[in-house]
Amino acid sequence: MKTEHAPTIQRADYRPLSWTVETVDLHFRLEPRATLVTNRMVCVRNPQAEDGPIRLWGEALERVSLTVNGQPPRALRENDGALEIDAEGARVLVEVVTRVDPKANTTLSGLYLSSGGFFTQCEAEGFRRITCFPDRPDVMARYTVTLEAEREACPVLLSNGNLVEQGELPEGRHYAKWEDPFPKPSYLFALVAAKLVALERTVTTMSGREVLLQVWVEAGNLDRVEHAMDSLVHSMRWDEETFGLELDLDRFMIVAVADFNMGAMENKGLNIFNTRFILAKPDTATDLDYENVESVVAHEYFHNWTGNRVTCRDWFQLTLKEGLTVFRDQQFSADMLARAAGPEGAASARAVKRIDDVRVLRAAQFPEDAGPMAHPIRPDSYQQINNFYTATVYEKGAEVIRMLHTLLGQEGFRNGMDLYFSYYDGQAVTCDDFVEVMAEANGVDLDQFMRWYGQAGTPRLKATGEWNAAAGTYTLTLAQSTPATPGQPAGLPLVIPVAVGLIGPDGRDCVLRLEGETQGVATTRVLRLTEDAQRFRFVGLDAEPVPSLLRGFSAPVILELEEDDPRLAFRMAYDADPFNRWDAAQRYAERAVLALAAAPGSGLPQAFVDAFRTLLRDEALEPAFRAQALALPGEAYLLERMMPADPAALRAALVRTMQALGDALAADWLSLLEAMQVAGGYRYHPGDAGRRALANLALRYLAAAGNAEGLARAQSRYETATDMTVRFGALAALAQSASPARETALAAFHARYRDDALVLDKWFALQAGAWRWEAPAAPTLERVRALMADPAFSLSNPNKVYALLGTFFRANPGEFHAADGSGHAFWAEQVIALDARNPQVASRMARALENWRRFTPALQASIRPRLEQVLAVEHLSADVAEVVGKALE
Ligand code: B3K
Ligand code: ZN
Repeated sequence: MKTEHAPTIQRADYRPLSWTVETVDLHFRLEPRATLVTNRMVCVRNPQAEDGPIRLWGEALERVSLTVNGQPPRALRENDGALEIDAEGARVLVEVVTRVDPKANTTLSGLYLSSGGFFTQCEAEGFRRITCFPDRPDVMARYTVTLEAEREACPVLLSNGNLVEQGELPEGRHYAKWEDPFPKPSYLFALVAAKLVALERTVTTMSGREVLLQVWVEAGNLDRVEHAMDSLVHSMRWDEETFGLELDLDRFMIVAVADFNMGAMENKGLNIFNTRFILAKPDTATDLDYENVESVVAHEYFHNWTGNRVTCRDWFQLTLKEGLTVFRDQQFSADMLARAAGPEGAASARAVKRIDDVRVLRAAQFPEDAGPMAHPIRPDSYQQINNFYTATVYEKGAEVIRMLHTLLGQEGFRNGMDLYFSYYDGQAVTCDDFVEVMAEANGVDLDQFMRWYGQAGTPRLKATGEWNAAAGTYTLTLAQSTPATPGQPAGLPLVIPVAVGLIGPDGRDCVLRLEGETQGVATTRVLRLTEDAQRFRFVGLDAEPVPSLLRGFSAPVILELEEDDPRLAFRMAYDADPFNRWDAAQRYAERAVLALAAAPGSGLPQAFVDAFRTLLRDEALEPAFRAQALALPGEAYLLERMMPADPAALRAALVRTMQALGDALAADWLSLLEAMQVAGGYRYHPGDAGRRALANLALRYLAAAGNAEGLARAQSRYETATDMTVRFGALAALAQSASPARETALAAFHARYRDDALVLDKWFALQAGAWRWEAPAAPTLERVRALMADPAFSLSNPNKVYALLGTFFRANPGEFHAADGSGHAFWAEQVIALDARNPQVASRMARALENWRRFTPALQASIRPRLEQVLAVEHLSADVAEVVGKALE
């Protein structure tokens, strides 16, 4: 077995560079097969660093020439993957000319082509694929960029900052010159040269400056950008109102591109987006798409301050910008939802958003934290940095920021943010710097809190309660432990904010008074757990309360609290905290499904069905909330809760649960379909979206149960739908059923949208994620293989790969882990094929098997040789090698 394909980089090895860069003057002569890049940079000695050579990184480049102050360099060496140049004095002009081949660049990192246009992606280390450069985030320089291209093919020439000059050139070519007034790290550099059109808007910022906003897309998509533009304007306003942060440029551009490895990129003043997170119109985008566009536009916009103005010193600090920015976009979305819901529905609307975020955390981050890739939100080492844009760095990172927000309060948090910008604007800093300003601004000690940055693994929070009837006291004992993870021993105690409520027998929250206090304070209070175990005694109670712990999911931990079925049903009906009410339903459902998986002959407990029905019928609850509470826990999360994980048994249990709930509550689901009708044409509004979500869920249960009336309704909704949410909801219900109407509907959908790449992604994903509802049905893998031959499918387009292969590997464990090992063989075949083109995409697919040791022995025996097969591939990328190597360690 091969060992390391790439050296491991250690956080502790960080050293400032001896030379940094002050200004960069780039000239691009853009040609698809041979783009000439001339880079003139003023390099300066770094007074904070030891003496040494200028160091430049380059990758997949043809170096045409290199001079220092116009002369060939005195000494030029290659060392550790970098060029080293000995230079004298304090400041030199280095000129490097390189040639790159955008057309051959299938990695989509660096400069590449998409639909005939030129695009770049530089984070984390793509800039070195364009020119030789000290390509690290702690090198912040001022950029001037001149683009030169054929006018016909690339009428639009964009780069960061302000347009300062443009004009014609001989032979049908033209040029544009851009200047970015703000120093920035190379990962934020971007250029676009393509045939595009823009939706434009001018807005006035809080200080009264007029700024130009543009969203650039291909001409045929101009009718789908309004929502992205609105989202941008809302984000700008929100950041002004919430954090006093204003757009700092005269022009802010967003460009959509169809071939993109991830969601979007926050390049200074020139965000580049996957089309998936920009384009939306009622006929092609669902409510969820609208929601995602809004949140990704906001996320990238918020990076302008948290990420761009203040950036990361090194890539280990990634969560400094990502955790903070995810937290900011989560808050933004919650505020937008609450505003649309009005004062009455605001709390429920916020809870719905929180539930969405926690679902993602539990489904993606918890398994990561329990597997071979487990790492703290600030990792200590990596082989390939692109593998660390993870749920841990992003989502758990956001939870850590949220805990600071909870502990310090909105105002304290804001004060910390203000201080952060006052100290570090224009600099590249560390997570310690951030936490220290939060401490300083609030006069608190956050040393112990800092452990969240260094310890991997999901902490367990064990809670026990003791009722003393004679004294009227309830004693809550909270204990914490963090499991050992690869390379780390069990963790030390963390600072865990635990939001607590106590529910009285009448279902009402008690006013909380802790021992030693003269009067009760509130019905929800945040306890601080800082020791291994602590006791909190509540006094003045009339009757034994039911504890509601970790309200609002106040910390990213696994709560272990013994609750019997009646107690879960009680909290499902009465918990005043909507998040916990949902969580009680999830816990109850988890218990029911896992019991069914363990004892396939059994049935769903009637008490569970009754509790479920009570929620379903509770019209006081917002539809969006009910849709959340009535949806079963995600399959990935349930697998994580099963030991050993047995995907086939779990799938069988889920099928039976869906069928049983569909059957037992058929009349209720059918009447919900009526009640949840939305009148009028489509508008993206959370209230309407909630009604559509609940109706679509009802259809899912009915279709799963093979309910004839439900299936007929799905078919008629499909046929009469005037928006994608309803149409796709009906299609999904039919596709997830044994109904013969399923194939007709899938074919009709394909015929209608055959030329629409983004809609076809939904069509691919739906089929890749399909369960088997009748005994002799063909395995989903056969369908996936057939779909790979569809003309619309392409291994070169990440969206297609994620839709078809990603859905099958990650969202369809019941089929992927077929007992005959066919899915595992297919996985190896595809990971190897993808790795030769695009290691980042391949690595994401590779991660689908990393938690293989949790599976049954038979599955482990099927998976191991496939992992070994991939690791044995010659020239395997460092990306995939790291993932598979760690899985096998
Ligand atoms: N910062 C980018 C992610 C870059 C991923 C590089 N492999 C998008 C974001 O988080 O906003
Ligand atoms: Zn980000």
